[in-house]
Formats: sequence, C-alpha cells, structure tokens
Amino acid sequence: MTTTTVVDREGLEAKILSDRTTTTVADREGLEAKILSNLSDNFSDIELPVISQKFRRDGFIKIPKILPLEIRQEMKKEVLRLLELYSERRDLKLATTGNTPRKMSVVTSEDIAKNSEFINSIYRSPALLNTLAKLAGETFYPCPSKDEEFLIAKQEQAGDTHGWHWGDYRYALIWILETPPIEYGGMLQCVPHTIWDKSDPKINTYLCNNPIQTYGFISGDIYLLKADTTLHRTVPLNRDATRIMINMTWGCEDDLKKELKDGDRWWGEKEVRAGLYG
Ligand SMILES: O=C(O)CCC(=O)C(=O)O
Ligand SMILES: [Fe+2]
Repeated sequence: MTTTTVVDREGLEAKILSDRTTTTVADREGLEAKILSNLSDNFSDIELPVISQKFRRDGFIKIPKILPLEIRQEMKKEVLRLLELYSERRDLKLATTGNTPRKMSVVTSEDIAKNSEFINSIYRSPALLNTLAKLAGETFYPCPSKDEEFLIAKQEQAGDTHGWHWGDYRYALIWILETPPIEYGGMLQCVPHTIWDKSDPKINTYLCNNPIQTYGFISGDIYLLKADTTLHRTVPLNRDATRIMINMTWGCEDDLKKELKDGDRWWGEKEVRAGLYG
C-alpha cells in the first residue's frame, strides 16, 4: 500500500472538488423521485407486513431493492471518493464490548456529513424514511449524535473484522458496496433480542445460550439491522480481500433521551479510553 502525503492529498482533493458538481434542488428532487418510484415498484403494502414480521423476529432483513441499482452504483463511487480522501486506520480492542476487535479503515461520520451532499440527501429522503418506518413499525429520527450518523468501513487485510458489538442507536441501514466471496469471510453474524450492558457485556454467555444467525452478502446488498438489541459482528477476513460498507444510523423516539458517556467511540478518534492498543 502507498502512503498518501499531504501534497498528494491536497492535489487529490482539489481534483475531486473540481470534478464534483454541486447538488441543486432539482438534483435533489430528481433523486427523491427515483427513490419514490423504485419503492412503489418494489415494496407494496402487501409485501411490507411480511418483511416487517421477519425483521421483528430476526433483528435483520436483507433489502437490496430498497434503493435502485443506479443509486447503489452511485453510492459506491461516492464512498470510494471519500475513502481516498479521508480514510483512517483503526486497530483496537474495545472494553465496553468485552474486548472484541475493530480492525479496518474508516471514514468518520463528521467527514462524511461535511463532504457528501449525495449521502446527506439519501439519509434525509422522506420516501426512504417513510418506508423504513413502516417496516420497523415506528418513526425514524435523525441520529441524536452527529458522530454516529454515518460510518464508512473498508476491510482489506487478513484478520480485519468489526468484532461483536451492539449499536448505541436503534436502526442501521448497511450498504455492502463491495464484498469478496463468502469463503473469504466478511459475513454478518447476529444474535437478536439481546441487551448491551456496557460495564458487563457477557458476549460469550449470549453466544453460548442462543442460536447465531450468519448472513452472506454479494456486492450491492443492503440490510436493515435493529442494532441496539441485535448482538452482531463481521466474520474476520481469512485472507487479504476488499470489503467496503457504509452504515446510516437513525434513532427511535426513546433514543432522543439517551445520554452516552463511556469513552468508547473508537470510530471517531484513533485512541479512546475504553480501547486496548498494540
Ligand atoms: O460491516 C457490517 O456489515 C457491519 C457494520 C456494523 O456493525 C456497524 O457499522 O456498526
Ligand atoms: Fe454494528
């Protein structure tokens, strides 16, 4: 891998900025119209209750068709652009999830929010939020913490993983933009209907006492996760390979009152209080 110097980075940034067109109201309306028409083609009032029940049961539902292929392809380009400009490597173990590992490169929520009108427009799309709310049976609210709205993660080295954890907020829509064949690892594993006690997470006890569901993906997949009560992780890559995702997080009504204080926000800072390094 080559290291990006400050000069490279500035040159690259200038090039990408000059390539980028500003999003106008008309673009945003066009995007919203595409999202809406795709939803009415793919998520009828007959299908929604069926997937909604499955989601309640599993805390997970694969829904690639929630967004049209064209937008998923555009998202991949946008995420690759942001990775090139802003990615930071993380290698740590996190105490509040029983010292499970985080090994990947990330683009932080703030860097994404500040630098992508495309991602912001999709995150706030009324048509998308309305369908997700019908599916989950409650209103989706913008994430109460600006540092948890978004996360881009790129796994690339053997051993890279997003270890067992829960989310601070209820809903995560995860776009699998690129993933290797499942024999390389990178699948998602879930234990739904579990609770995160940050001072005593007891992850292995949950794993011993419950069935673990494993979901494989292909590039272009999208899934919705009930992240606050579904213990989950990605299976470590067993060889060097590329797996890229973007996470969009929303809260439920109760999340609006939540106060977080554990010093475990590993995605935002290189070194956090609850992390073990080296
Ligand atoms: O990469 C994945 O599929 C899971 C991501 C995840 O758990 C997270 O962003 O919190
Ligand atoms: Fe997660």
